[in-house]
Amino acid sequence: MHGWWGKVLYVDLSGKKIKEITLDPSYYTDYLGGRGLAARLLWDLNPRGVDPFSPYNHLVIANGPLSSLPLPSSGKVQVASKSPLTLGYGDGNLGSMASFHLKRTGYDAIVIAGSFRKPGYLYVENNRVEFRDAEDLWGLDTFAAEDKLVREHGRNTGMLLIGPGGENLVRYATIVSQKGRSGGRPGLGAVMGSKKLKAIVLKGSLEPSIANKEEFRKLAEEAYGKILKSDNYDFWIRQGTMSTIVWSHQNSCLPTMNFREGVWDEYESISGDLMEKLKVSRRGCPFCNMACGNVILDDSNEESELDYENVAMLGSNILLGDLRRVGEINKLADKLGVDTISLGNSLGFYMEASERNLVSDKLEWGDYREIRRLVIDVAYRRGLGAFIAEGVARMSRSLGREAEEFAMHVKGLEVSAYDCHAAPAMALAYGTSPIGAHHKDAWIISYEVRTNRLGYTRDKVERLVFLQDIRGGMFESLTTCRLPWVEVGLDLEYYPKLLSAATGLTWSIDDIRVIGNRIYSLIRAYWIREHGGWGREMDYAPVRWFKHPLTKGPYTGHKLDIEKYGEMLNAYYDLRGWDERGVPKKTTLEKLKLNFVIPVLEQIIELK
Ligand code: PTT
Ligand code: SF4
Repeated sequence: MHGWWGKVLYVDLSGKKIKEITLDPSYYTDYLGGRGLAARLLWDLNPRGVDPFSPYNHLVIANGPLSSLPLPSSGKVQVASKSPLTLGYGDGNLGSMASFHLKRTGYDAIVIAGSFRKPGYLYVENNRVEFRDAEDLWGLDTFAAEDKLVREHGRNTGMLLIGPGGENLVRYATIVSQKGRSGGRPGLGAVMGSKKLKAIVLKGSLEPSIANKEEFRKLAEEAYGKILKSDNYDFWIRQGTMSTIVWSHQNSCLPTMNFREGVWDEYESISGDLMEKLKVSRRGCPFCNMACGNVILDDSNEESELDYENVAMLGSNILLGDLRRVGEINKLADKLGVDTISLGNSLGFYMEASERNLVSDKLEWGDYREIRRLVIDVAYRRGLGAFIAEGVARMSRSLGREAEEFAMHVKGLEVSAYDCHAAPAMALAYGTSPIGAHHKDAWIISYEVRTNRLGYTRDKVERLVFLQDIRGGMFESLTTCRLPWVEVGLDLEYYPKLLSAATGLTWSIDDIRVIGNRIYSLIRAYWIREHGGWGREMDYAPVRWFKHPLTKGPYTGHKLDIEKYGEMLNAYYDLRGWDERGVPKKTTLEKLKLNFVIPVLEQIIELK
């Protein structure tokens, strides 16, 4: 096969055994790789209802057919598992040399089962696997552990690591790489921690096979050139995702005070313009010519790499109005290996609970010293930190009904940094994202802002499904960075063409959309299997946006209309071929070649 190796490495940490699994070619042509392949492998391999922290839960590290081939921004790798935060399907995406080296080991994915008895790490060099001791690494933060592993294995490697957050099973612990790349928001770092797996070190030297090398080279070169010539290129290079702070404030979607408001008077104190003045360097992922990792010196004069989500969630959402201080908390999150979005939400939620006197340990909005101390306590699960390490859904359930009204999550995953009081389709994007409230599958708010902001229209739902198929289906499965398309307007057609040149098969955007649709229905089936049923209430945006109107900014007085949201949800189900409960119809499963899920679902729920 060209484009794929056709095999995955299966590692059992308990027995310290490995095996190579050769997959049927349909696993690649039907699911591509990355998220698609991971979702299929988790369906096949995970026992139904498995505890995410049990050795029987699998962790999948997967590339796609275009990952880390010489084309724009291709150095991305997918991590996936059953989530300890949501108890459903969870995944994330990292830009890292780990993608580059995995691609050159001769495997499309590594599947990890079991758990070490004592802390260990994996060293994979081509098809040679070593189970190494990590007792001297356990307890170190991700930066220090990476330095140590670089001393041991050299710079020409790719690494995925966890920090104290993962070791101590913080439910939103992530997997970190290269001191500032972080992925797996739904607690994938904690899955590694439960396996006592501190790190995966990869070194590959095999040459991936490209079917039509000349055509591939020509297309990739052209695409690199188009990116450089884009009108937005210079501004993107200057600000990257950080320009979104001003945009969000202007468009009333900047999360402020636990998503109470969408504007913040002090937004300039965390803006992209200010970041430009403080910027000391820029970092990027492999094969990227539009590198967007903007680095500033934080409050401790150390480097911190900023992105919009990090800064909004640890800035306006908790009223911390100082970019160097926000940078400090962001860097701590990377070192400790916890997700900034869930952390910012969990802190914001707790601050609001404190303001409403629902908790006895007080935490004031924007109290930098307390926040800094508490973030470390979260990672070590000390004192109040242990409570906040559980995430918003669990905290709110334990505090009762009033707290559930300002708990900003969907399916247990905390909301990314876009307020949706006045953005119905973005709210639906959170409601229907396959991992919980993440923006990665559909950033439809930019379309809403440009078109019919407040409308609950079918055209928005059609656009949402298109975005999910492309962003959540294609980019997460190819697996490459979506930002060349999203931010500098690289023509989408390059991707099927590059995929065709790499694999020697013929692909169109429509073919890829079918795969996106298949992945969505498979992941939905996985959720139903793990939850033992389904109801449409699982696909609703957080209560706050339906109940508490905005009190500031251009959309003062606005909140979501629950009935109209329900109508959009019906349209969404209709487009996906799911019934009114959000369960894929039998005919849909058959059409998408997902027949193997039917007997399993039929034991749980009646299929229509
Ligand atoms: C992603 C989510 C995001 S999305 C951000 S900032 W963003 C936060 N980053 C975190 C961080 O940093 N440290 C930390 N401790 N926690 C963090 N949590 C948040 O995680 C990221 C970029 C960005 S920056 C975005 S939009 C794009 N995301 C892509 C994606 O999801 N898929 C894809 N095919 N391409 C993408 N390109 C862009 O990549 P999750 P990264 Mg990330 C420090 O991981 O779980 O998917 O959540 O991967 O290498 O850091 O690149 O304004
Ligand atoms: Fe990485 Fe940014 Fe380049 Fe995407 S655009 S590959 S996130 S550096």
